Amino acid sequence: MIDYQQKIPNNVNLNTDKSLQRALEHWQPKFLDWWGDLGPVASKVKDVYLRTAVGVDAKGWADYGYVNMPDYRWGIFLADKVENRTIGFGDNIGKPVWNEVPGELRSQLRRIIVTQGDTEPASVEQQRLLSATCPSLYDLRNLFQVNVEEGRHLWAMVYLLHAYFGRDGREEAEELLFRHSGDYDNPRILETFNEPISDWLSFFMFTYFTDRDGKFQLKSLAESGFDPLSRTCKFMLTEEAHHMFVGETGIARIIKKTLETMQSLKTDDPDLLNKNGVIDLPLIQKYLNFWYSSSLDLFGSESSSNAAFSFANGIKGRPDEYSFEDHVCNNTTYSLDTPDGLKEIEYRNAINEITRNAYSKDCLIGIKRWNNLIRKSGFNFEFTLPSTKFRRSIGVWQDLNFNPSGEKVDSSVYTKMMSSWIPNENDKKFINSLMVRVDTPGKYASWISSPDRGINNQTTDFDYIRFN
Ligand code: BYC
Ligand code: FE
Ligand code: FE
Repeated sequence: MIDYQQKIPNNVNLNTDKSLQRALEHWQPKFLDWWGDLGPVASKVKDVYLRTAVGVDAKGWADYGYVNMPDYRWGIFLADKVENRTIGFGDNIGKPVWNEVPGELRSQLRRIIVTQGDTEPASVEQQRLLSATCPSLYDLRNLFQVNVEEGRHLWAMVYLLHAYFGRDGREEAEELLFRHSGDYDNPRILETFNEPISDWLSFFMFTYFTDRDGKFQLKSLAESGFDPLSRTCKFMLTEEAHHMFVGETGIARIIKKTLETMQSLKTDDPDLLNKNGVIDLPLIQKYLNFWYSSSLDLFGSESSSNAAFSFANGIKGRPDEYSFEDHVCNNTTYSLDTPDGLKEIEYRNAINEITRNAYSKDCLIGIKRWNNLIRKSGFNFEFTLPSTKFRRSIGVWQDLNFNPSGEKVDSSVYTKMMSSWIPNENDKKFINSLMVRVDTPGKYASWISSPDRGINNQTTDFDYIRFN
């Protein structure tokens, strides 16, 4: 059980390392200031029904209860140490894992931890204003749950920086609060985390598609030979599942409401549906196109010497490394699809692409479920993932004019058609017009149905939030 009476709740024996404890206690008020300035707007919120980590074992690691948001306690929790763990891939396979950072891997490890850490507060900043337009108390509660956990994920990376990277680690920890999503001079590192999330459809797409990048990156980092990184990512993964649940069910509930309206009005005419306060299916597809294509860039270039270095040295593996036969992958090649045709590249250089492919496959699960809802209601529409060549800004397909079906088109066609592939100004205006705050227990906005069940077996009209 984790002791919440400590200033920084933790399971890393922080009290046995006074200088580390002091350094983190020095960072803590800066974090709280950042949360106050750029965390969720929750002015009249008194209590939120939240899940809090009380242990790190798979069974019963969390406790539910009302938390007064300003009193929320962020802590440092690592999954239990696996005794005699060895490195599972690359040139160092079979050697004992490291409990300190090997000097020659220091800068690459720090770079990866900083990049991971940067995304966590970025997402909180992106979602900052959504509380003003929550479609229900249930959804508002989920937003806060996601936000406090992303805040904790930042703590997880800051702990690693402080504990293992000395002075430059502490400086990087400061920088994590200094860069801001969408800031012209000091933006977040990865582009998706600078995109505004000003409506709840985008929020659900983000938690479905972008938090899922988190799942795959964390899985790859959970394989790391740097044991503290592996252990912290393992625990973060348990929290990540809920974020993607919020996305998948959020989109499903929007689709459900649209289908009900399509049935009662006996139409699939977008204008009519929009007039009746629901989002037509093709418009949902446009938001999907936007967030999926943006999230694909988060895996980096298809052919990457950074990725090869990390794999060779045991820093970062592939998601679910156990599921592969060959864990060394030396002297093997990968057939990479490029604009100039198939190219054989060194397998280790293709790790980003292999991870991206696993991600894309995982994205299909929700698409299938959503399409089942449509099929059952008797309408003829199918959601699809756009081609991985569509709208890419990183890697071999970057800045080329591919349509969502993966066909090359003229640049004039590309520019003209883009407003029919991703949300245009009118679409955003319409979606934003739907974003009206609903904060009565059991009531849901016009464009989304109530969930099938509540959080922690509570009812869907439970008062998940109490106001002053
Ligand atoms: N935007 O060799 P390359 C999450 C940069 S999400 C801008 O192709 P590499 C979460 C790259 O940094 C998970 N720049 O790629 C979700 C490099 O720059 P430098 C986040 C980009 O290094 C929701 C250059 O391009 N975790 O947790 O193999 C809510 C060439 O790089 C982008 C991680 O990402 C981009 N999209 O792989 C909350 C894990 N892509 O260094 C949280 C840690 C690439 O040459 N990060 N670049 O200046 C990594 O493992 C790697 O940095 C990446 C890139 C996989 C991101
Ligand atoms: Fe996270
Ligand atoms: Fe997340």
